[in-house]
Amino acid sequence: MPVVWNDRCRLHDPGGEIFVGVRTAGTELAARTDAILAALSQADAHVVDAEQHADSALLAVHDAALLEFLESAWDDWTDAKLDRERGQDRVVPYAFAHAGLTSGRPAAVPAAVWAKTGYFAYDTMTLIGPGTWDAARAAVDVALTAVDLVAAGAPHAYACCRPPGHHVCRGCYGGSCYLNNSPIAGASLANKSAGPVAVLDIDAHHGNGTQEIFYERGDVLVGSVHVDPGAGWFPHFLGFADETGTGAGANTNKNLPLAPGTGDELWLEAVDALAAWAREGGATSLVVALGVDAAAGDPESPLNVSASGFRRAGRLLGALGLPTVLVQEGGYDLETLGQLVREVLLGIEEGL
Ligand code: SP5
Ligand code: ZN
Repeated sequence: MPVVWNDRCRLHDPGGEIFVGVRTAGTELAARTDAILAALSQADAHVVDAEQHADSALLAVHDAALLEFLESAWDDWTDAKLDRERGQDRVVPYAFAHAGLTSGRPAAVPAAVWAKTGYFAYDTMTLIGPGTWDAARAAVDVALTAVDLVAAGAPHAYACCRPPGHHVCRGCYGGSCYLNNSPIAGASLANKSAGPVAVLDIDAHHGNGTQEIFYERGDVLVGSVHVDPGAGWFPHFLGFADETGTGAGANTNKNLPLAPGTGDELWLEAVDALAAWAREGGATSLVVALGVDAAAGDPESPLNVSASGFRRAGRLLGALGLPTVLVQEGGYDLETLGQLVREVLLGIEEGL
């Protein structure tokens, strides 16, 4: 299957993450996509360079204000001399526009960049550096080029996106993500297809941004299997089984949270349940939000899925027989990540 990539995705260097107030090295590195591409080229991947796409596809999913903030955040930060005079070499929030501050009324966007950060970011772990916007924007082009390939008749296409996206909402970003590639692909496919699009997320963390973007839409089915956020895992506030969609989107959202320590059998049952739900919902195309951080050795999640588990998950999703765009999300064990992605792609092709 075609592997879509763009070198600009390497330009993002978050410079670590701030967890419980402490800056640590972080695991969302350019070495991740290097490892994936190396593993796929050993399997004779056909690598396609991403084509540039217009901003209209981003605006289908994100608020213009978020895009404007992200595009200029680094320049605004350095113009305010926060790097030189405050010793902070990345854009990072300090005060947050918590909904309770305004009793649910909308807050105004503040003018100062050091306050804007806490309007648009919802955590301290998602730092912005000089190359962040270019890389995040390139990742969108990667996802949209994969959509083009599938729209032109390829049965499947893999978008090797970095940075990942599934934690980004319409108007706020976090979870090592800046622009939400999977729903951008999903919304684009929805414009081209007669029936509903399914976006199925097998990253170890709940795809909270994707859920919220489509929560009121009836033409996109969003399913996610992930470690139980109630057991202390990011994104903490979302990803519970009772979040099922609302309005026109009632019953078009499905969360399957799993206990820490869950391995192949229960995880694959959940993947199978998501696939069956998409089939019953009449999905005519599929986006797989492909994180491989549910793997046993991954440093960011306590799930215990094996390499053969990922192969079997690919077969279950491939057996849907739908035009499929796979979008890279998380996965942080540099030793195994490439092989795990390869297992999923092989499984998808076998499933047909
Ligand atoms: C796309 C994706 O997989 N995002 C996951 C973001 C979850 N990050 C949570 C980090 C919480 C603290 N990490 C402690 C460092 C352990 N190595
Ligand atoms: Zn994840």
